[in-house]
Amino acid sequence: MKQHFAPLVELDIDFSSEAFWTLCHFASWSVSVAIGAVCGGKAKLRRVGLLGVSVLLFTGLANAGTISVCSGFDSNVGAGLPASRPKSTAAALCFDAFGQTESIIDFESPSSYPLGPFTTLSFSVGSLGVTIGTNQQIRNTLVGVPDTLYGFNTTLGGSKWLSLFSGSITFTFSKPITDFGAYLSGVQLTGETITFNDGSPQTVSLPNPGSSGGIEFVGFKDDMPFSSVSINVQGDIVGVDDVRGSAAPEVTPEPASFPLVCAGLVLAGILRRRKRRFVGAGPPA
Ligand SMILES: [Ca+2]
Repeated sequence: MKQHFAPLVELDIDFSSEAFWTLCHFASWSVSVAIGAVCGGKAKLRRVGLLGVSVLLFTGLANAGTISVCSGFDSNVGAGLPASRPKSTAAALCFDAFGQTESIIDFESPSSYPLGPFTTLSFSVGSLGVTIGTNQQIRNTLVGVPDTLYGFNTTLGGSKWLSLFSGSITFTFSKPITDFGAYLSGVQLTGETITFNDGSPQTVSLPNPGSSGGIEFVGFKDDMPFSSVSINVQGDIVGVDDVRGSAAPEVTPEPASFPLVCAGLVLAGILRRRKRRFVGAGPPA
């Protein structure tokens, strides 16, 4: 039995880009309502502003995405060919069938993934820039035996993996992604998780193969993008390998146009108010 460690408590606040732009929208509406009130406080203008605030609040509340999970584990199975871990391999194929363009982190390239401990590690894979941290290590030798308890490489023809010595590791991506998956070896405790924020805090549980450990694949797809993912294995020693994720499709940002619409509404209100004043004054004597 491997040694367990006291749990660590970490606070991870992730301001995703979606949440950021929702906040910008809310600020834009607030400014437009305030200007409208200063310029005469017309009831119709106030109603437009309040409607906008209501819609944006609803958007914020409905921000959490729909998540599809592929996971499978093989108890007491150590390093070997993909066929030796059929349930884990099937889960990886399930994930790959999401059909997106994956970038895979296999921890094999010597220049990108130096062996040994690191505080943070930054590299590029496919179209994604990735930073991982904190205070874990890249290994090509076992922490202990049997490997089913301590983790191992899963890359075909490879030898290296990310070794988590209790605690958490966070993957931060240069672009928002919509799916994330990885092989995890040596899991033997209940309560280990993958956490991320797609506008709301989300948790995907890691299945527990049991006291003999083994290998598992856990991956998920979300219809809302997210930019960082944490793997949390408090009290356990776990190998992470063949991590994969897909960049979210490019979208045209809308924040720049939104304040212009608000400004247009305010200007229309001001012009209508001036027109009514002129009509109310009647013809010159
Ligand atoms: Ca590897």
